[in-house]
Amino acid sequence: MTAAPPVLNRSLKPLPAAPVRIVHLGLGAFHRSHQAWYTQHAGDSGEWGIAAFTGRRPDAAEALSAQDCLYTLVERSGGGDSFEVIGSIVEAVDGADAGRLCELVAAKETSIVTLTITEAAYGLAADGTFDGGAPGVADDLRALSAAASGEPQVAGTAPATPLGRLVLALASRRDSGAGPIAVVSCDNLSANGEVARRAVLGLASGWGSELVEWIEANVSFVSTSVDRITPRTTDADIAEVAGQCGYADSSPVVAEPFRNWVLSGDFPAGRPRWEEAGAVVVQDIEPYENRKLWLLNGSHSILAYAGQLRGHATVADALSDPACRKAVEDFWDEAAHHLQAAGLDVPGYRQALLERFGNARIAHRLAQIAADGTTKLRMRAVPVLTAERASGRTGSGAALMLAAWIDYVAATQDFQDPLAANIHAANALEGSERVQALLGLVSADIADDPGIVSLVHGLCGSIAAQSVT
Ligand code: CS2
Repeated sequence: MTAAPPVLNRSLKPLPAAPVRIVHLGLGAFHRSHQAWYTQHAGDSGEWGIAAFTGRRPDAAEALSAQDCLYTLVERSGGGDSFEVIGSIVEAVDGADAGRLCELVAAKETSIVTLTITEAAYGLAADGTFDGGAPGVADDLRALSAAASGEPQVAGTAPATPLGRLVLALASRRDSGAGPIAVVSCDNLSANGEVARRAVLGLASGWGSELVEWIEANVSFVSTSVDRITPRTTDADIAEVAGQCGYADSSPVVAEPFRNWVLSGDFPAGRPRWEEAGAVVVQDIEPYENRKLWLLNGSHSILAYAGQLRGHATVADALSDPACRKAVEDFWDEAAHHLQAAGLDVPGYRQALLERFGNARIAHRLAQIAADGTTKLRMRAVPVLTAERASGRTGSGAALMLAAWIDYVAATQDFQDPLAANIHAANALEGSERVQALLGLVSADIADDPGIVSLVHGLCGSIAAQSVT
């Protein structure tokens, strides 16, 4: 009988634990393959430790803490895997622990709060504005108002959304006098810094105008475009790490070799030298954001909906289906009309995407990408559709992404979406009324345009019907 391998920890892999200067909300695989990797590889990594709070999976904190917050990054290329232990996260905390969050954000040493809380967590209405009535937000506004008036916090009445908790913590920072701080959104939203600012200020209004003013004067909202394909970890990945590395790691993370991080904005209390790890700091982030959100994430959504309707399970499978591949290329042609800024190299970017998506060793599941369609499509399909129509073209490539989603939510009962109840209600309608109601959950503007409703309606059913060649 062979002895069980030792558990990964800092005595086994003696990586120093840097002091906490970054607080992260949304401890998931993507944070661990991306921002934590960049922080580990920054020029001054020894000065920057991350305290990461869980989002949707509170058990992730316990699992990571049990191994001193170390984990293995499995870099999976078409040719094989390589392994690296990441140690930049030094504390992993249950997201519900608002006390610890307040303490850390109020500390002078903390300079940055990064966010990977998912697109849907910013509580955006279909017109992109902050929605005080969004799920969880109204409760948090009440909880923040109670906290501001010094009412004792009763269990179940504390803010429960990540941004509600962040507002509570920013109030602690104001009280501690620790000074300005940067909030860095790493979610796939256009103008994510501005969106985070709007959402945080909207929630802070629950607390009161003094906090709103303090945030306006002291919090810098940085925009970023983030990229690294990171499928969900499987049991086979865990077993592979044990076999190849000789230690037990309950929480490895698998990612493609490619990574990219573009940032724009101020860091009033400093930041790691991420550029030494390859991050790029720019004045105008919009062209980079659009390139990534439309070409990568947009085609991901086409593959997620069209691909599953056509019986595929992963990105690589779907891309090898000529009907899906054509849908992707048609959409890319449309998006390219609106990606004209110098240096974007759209042909090279497209070619690289075909190679990245075609990496069949990365089993990136379409069901994972299909989640939260209403929010994602607002960023991925709508801007290209409206820009194409404003240029006198139909925008049928972008419209097909919407039609595939509409078909998908009819064919699948257990999709995940913050507006799932509204989707089910709309699904009960018929014909173009149904199409219009569903489009309205993505964007009021497109639902109000009869030409778009009829275009999308006409495309419904088309992708699944194409013969498999
Ligand atoms: C994907 C992204 O799940 C999704 O919606 O499109 O997570 C995508 O894999 C990343 O943005 C890649 O950087």
